[in-house]
Amino acid sequence: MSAPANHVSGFVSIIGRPNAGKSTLMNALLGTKLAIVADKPQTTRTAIQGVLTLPEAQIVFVDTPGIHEPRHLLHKRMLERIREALVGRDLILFLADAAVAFSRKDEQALEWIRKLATPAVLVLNKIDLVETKPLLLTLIDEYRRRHEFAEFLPVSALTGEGLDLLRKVLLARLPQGPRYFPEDHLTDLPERFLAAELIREKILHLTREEVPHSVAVIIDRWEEEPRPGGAVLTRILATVHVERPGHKAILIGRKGAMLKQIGSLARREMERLLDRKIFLELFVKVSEDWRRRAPFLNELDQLSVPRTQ
Ligand SMILES: Nc1nc2c(ncn2[C@@H]2O[C@H](COP(=O)(O)OP(=O)(O)OP(=O)(O)O)[C@@H](O)[C@H]2O)c(=O)[nH]1
Ligand SMILES: [Mg+2]
Repeated sequence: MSAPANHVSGFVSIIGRPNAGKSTLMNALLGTKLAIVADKPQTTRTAIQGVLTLPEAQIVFVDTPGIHEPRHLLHKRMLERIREALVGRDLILFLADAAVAFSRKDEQALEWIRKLATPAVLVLNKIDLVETKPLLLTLIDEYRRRHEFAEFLPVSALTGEGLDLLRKVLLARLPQGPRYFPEDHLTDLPERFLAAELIREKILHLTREEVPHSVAVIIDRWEEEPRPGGAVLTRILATVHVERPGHKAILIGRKGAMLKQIGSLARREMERLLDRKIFLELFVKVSEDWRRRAPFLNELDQLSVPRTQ
């Protein structure tokens, strides 16, 4: 693929504790909302590849699940995705929430990069929430004492503050290399997976406590239907699996109102992301303890198997 001389390219993984803003940051850098975002921990459950193509560079980002203590098989698989995302990378962006004081959990999260030869940049996110500079400096000091970071960058993935500098750092630190993907390539994740994620995101936004964690979405049917004038209508049938009957009742809501709201919000966003008309039908099913069952998790994993080029 043609690219100018001095073109740089490389693989950059974004890791950090849950809710630090990893997915928000990747979306901001890509300029597109690709990864789902929510104010609940453990929103991202797998590796999300996002490719940024610039005239002078191509950066393959991988957004990962938050680093946490595993309590069941789903958690273990999430940690496995982080582990894989640390192999063969050019740079790691280690994200931390700058609005929260340094804790033992941050210390433990650092274990993930301690033995890596790959350079890591500490990105202190959410500086829009930090009131005074000394707080930020204290935090930087905590990290500096524990790991040899290549750079320390305060940013706000939400407001965009500091992102220009982050982009410059990325370009400066990546090696010369080719364009790996065509210019318009955004991700290798299948559309079905992206659609299922959007449904889950709307559920995360509309529910609380255990419900968001109890939800998995499987696409049962995906049919492309040609329409007059060359347009395409995609008919999607998806099942929302929950662990408990009580969760099912919450998701359906009074006279089905909740499920209807989830469906219409998800459909609108699918139409924007996939750029076509969507007809979406949702079902809710109780699949007890699916987070602990390998066959169910295998089926879920199938949904995110990368498309071949
Ligand atoms: N104020 C503020 N909020 C932010 C910023 N970046 C992210 N957030 C919010 O933080 C929450 C978590 O963001 P995510 O991007 O989902 O965080 P994550 O690290 O991907 O979380 P997991 O996937 O659960 O590990 C959301 O409510 C975001 O809107 C920021 O720079 N400032
Ligand atoms: Mg995330």
